[in-house]
Amino acid sequence: MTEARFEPLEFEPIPEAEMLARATSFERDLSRRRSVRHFKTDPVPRALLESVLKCAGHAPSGAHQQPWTFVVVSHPETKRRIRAAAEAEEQENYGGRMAPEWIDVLRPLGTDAHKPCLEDAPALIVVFRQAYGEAGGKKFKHYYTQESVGIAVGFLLAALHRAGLCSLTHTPSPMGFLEKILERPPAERAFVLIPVGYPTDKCEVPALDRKALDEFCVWR
Ligand code: IYR
Repeated sequence: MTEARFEPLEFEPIPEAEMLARATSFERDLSRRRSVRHFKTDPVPRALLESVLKCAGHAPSGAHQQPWTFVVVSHPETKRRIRAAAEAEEQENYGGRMAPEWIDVLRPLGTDAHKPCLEDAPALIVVFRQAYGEAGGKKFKHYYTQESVGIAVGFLLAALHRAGLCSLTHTPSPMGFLEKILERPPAERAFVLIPVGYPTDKCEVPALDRKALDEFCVWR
């Protein structure tokens, strides 16, 4: 068993005006983050990807187990295989596996079974959730993996945007093919597939509104 070990918190107080300036500036920046489905093929510098992935790795996690693996796919043949498998699943989804109500709520997004972004985007970050850990040949439970990986992905999406990159959270369902194509160990379950890169020059996104604060926040 690992004993508790503590160290002083590194915390620098910030003047209140500066706190507000930072918070509003971050909010203004995030307000411009959009899910992008049309990518240029231009490559993304490896150092940039490493930096945003480190941001994801700073996320809190259940029992600090960090139950995530990020697989960065840039090899064209691997992207081609992922696209083919994802489109095969999406043909089923759009062809009747998704209930009509589901198809209805997707209509404003203009999505269909074609996923060229899976080949065009220079990098696909495939996030895996480690359902359990292994040490000394023994399996041990991981706690709150869905929540932990979801938080890490949130950090990643914000970091990608902050770095000037576009991304899409894509969940071709079911995602088992990603575990096979990327040869992941049995503990790993595909969580989300994130194409990353630069938008095409004529890239359009759906014209959508976001809820105002008073529509999603309650004060007591
Ligand atoms: N996986 C499909 C359908 C889809 C589902 C949701 I929920 C979305 O927010 C968007 C699409 C697809 O990627 O097209």
